[in-house]
Amino acid sequence: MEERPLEGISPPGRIAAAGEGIGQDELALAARNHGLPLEALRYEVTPAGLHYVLVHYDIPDADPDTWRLTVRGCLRTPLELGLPELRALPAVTRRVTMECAGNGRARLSPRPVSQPWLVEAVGTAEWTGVPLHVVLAEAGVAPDAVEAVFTGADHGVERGVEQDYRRSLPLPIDEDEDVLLAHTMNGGPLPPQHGYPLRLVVPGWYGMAHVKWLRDIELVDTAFDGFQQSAAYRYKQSAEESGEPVTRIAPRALLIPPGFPDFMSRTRVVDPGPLRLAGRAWSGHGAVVRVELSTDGGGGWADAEVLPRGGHPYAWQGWHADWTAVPGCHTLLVRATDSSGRTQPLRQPWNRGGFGNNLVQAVTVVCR
Ligand SMILES: Nc1nc2c(c(=O)[nH]1)N[C@H]1C(S)=C(S)[C@@H](COP(=O)(O)O)O[C@H]1N2
Ligand SMILES: [Mo]
Repeated sequence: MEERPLEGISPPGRIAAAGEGIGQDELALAARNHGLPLEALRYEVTPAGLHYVLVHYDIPDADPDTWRLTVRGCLRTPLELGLPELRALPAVTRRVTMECAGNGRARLSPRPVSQPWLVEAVGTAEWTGVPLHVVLAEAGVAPDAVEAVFTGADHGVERGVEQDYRRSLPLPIDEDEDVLLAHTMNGGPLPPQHGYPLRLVVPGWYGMAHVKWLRDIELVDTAFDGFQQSAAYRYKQSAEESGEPVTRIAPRALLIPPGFPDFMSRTRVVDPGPLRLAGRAWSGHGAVVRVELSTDGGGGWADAEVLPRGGHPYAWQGWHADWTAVPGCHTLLVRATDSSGRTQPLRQPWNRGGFGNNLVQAVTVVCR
């Protein structure tokens, strides 16, 4: 369906007042949309149930027997593919780190009122599916097509606009970008919350591009200006400006929490002595080439050892560093830099949607 106004029930975008706590509406989102428990950073491939989840509306009811992917618009041969046909096409598997563009939003001040992520909206899965370029080649993209628009089966209202979840990507989409129509996650069918039975996977891009419950691909000859493209997911300072689109993932490193946690504060407790600190780091702009660690709140920094990407160019990389803990309270900071020269800020620039935050992580550790 076309997007249309639905007024009266759907609050506008809002910035929290100075000192305003997380409200019931944000709590309701946070309870639906879970993050990666940070200790699960220990797994190179995130078990599906521990991968972060973000669902704007409801998880739709999907019947595998009647599911169809339609491919239409500016092309030679419109297609309609059922799941058996999609599964019969040659598939590839790619290990992909996915991160929500809103990760880190709750640490902004003032805070954009939305899903209040701290740092945990990330996960890495092995996605298996049909390369998008294979399906597009079969359909025969017309020369006047400029974008592909991907529509999910979920439906809702957001800031007064009733809509299907819909996002576009610019054409051409080359084979080497490894965009997938994924029907399998970590070797099994997609779990309902991750897009069963079919989702788009766009390696290197923030989560919003990876359209779940994918039911339609339309090739269009003018740039798509739907809600999720032109109203949401823009870097902007004010509600009025159009801003810049959110696309690829900025670099970030996270620490596997050392020792054991306090239940409420999540402060870590460790014993004195030598300790190996380890974690993961990733970027959608190239390989992570450097991870630095500060054990004194940013006074001094030392290089950690960063493991190479190996055969997985879209997945996070492991890193580790040795530290000798001495009694007292310590603030550990980690900072990633990628091959494009992008790095993580010590003070986060602000934007109205709270997108693309990659402020360095600070972990409080008490050595007893
Ligand atoms: N159809 C549809 N696709 C969607 C969404 C959605 O709400 N509906 N959320 C997007 C957002 S904002 C993110 S961060 C990722 C989350 O994917 P995951 O839940 O599998 O981690 O899915 C994206 N794809
Ligand atoms: Mo997201």
